[in-house]
Amino acid sequence: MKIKASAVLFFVISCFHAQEIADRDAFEKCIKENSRRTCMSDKDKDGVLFYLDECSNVQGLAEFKGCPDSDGDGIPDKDDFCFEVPGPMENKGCPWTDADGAVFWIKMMHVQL
Ligand SMILES: [Ca+2]
Ligand SMILES: [Ca+2]
Repeated sequence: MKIKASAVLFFVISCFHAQEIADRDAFEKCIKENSRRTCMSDKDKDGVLFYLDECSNVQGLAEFKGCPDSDGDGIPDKDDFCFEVPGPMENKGCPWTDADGAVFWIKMMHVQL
């Protein structure tokens, strides 16, 4: 009887979890390398579950898959070459010009790429 109750409880928990999974592909990819419990956790407590969080060790925003945007320019830090200085998307989040010319160099580098 006790085993049956556990089985029912497991089934209920499984259904509950199944409803929570927003992106099954991402979840299945996650459980290949991590435990189910880890994938369903929110390790960095940013409100984005581990399996959906591309920055699982850093608090971030849901719109950037759990990654932060420190300078608030709309480009997440991981894609932002200048994550402490706001800049346009066309220049990888860097301002076009800078007093010491360093950022301008980054711009030139991208033009060559
Ligand atoms: Ca995160
Ligand atoms: Ca940014």
